Amino acid sequence: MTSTTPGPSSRPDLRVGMVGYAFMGAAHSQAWRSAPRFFDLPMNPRMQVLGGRDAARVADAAQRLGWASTETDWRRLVERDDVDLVDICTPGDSHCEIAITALEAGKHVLCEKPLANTVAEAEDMVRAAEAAATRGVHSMVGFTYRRVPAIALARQLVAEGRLGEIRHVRAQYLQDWIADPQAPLSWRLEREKAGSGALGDIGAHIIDLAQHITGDRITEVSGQLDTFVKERPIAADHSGLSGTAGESQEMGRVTVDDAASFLARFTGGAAGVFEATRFATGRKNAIRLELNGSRGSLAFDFEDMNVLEFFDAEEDDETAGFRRILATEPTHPYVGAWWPPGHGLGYEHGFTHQVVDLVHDLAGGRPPAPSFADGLQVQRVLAAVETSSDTRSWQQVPA
Ligand code: SOE
Repeated sequence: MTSTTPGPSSRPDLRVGMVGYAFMGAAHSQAWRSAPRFFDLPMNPRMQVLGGRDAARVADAAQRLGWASTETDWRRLVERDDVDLVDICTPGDSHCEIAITALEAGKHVLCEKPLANTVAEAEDMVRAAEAAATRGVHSMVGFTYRRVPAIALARQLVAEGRLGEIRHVRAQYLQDWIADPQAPLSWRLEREKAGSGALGDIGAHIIDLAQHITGDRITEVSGQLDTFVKERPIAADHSGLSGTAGESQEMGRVTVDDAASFLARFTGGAAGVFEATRFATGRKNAIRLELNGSRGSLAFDFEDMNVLEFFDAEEDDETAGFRRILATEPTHPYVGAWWPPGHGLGYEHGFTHQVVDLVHDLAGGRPPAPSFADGLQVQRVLAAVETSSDTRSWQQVPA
């Protein structure tokens, strides 16, 4: 059998430098590693260099995660001639500076969400991204959940008109990892580092998903932010999701929201209800989406992430009902590259699919999605929710 696909050796390399190696760094590392092993990619990702401030820890992480070398200064990583793409997995306070420096140095950028800590930073990043794109240098923000097969299928069904006119969007992101008041003050609870709390960390995901699936934009919001636990033990280890307080008795102030909820209106006329919290005891990573349209409904819960529920309102009343679509068939988005039908995928696969799409777009010279402009738009929704909560009023989201 002859093949028109060039073999791995004739494909160009895509040499990646990644900054940050905690939870997101580990997730991105596995994606760079596994994407070319399961998907036929037009470029060969090379895990060239890992950046982190602590020499011993970054060396250990590089060895564990599969990176060929290390740098302790991200500026040196960005400047290296053997780096084509910079993958930013640091807290939000450094996204803007690293991304703009990399784009100006002619490096493609993949940046973790939320794009930045403020709208102003996100605007600067979009300007840099648009200037770089004229030179063939591209950027993407990591709203990874778009690439979960059941979610990609949901978007496909909506685009095909299977739901008709969308009337309701219900979106929740429920976690409980800081419900214990003794859970330490990790960087995700500090405004200077994270920008906001549940709102930006997980609310950003459901804002992106709701807009991505419906194809509509949020135009207006009315929000409420709450901080239930105002002081926490200072974390000895800051790097992981929850960190450890160790022996520390010292307390620090929580400067972000613990929970965010808001009403929203969409360009297409749908009414939205959003909730993002880290205090939903018993809910670990429950991204719950439900869309109701004139022709049917869809429902998804990440805690059962291989399933998409679909209700077709045009079926006979006698037999109509929500049915569970197992999004594990080779015909479903991304699934064909993995296991035999029904064997299911996990959290990490969304990151792999993100790399796959990014590499295809870069090889084809196409701008990847979600773009920095998409990230900015989400940032504007986050800012509008904060202002709305502060002023107790509805707020417009600038287009
Ligand atoms: C923590 O809430 C977190 O790790 C988020 O930062 C990620 O974006 C999400 O995928 C899982 O939860």
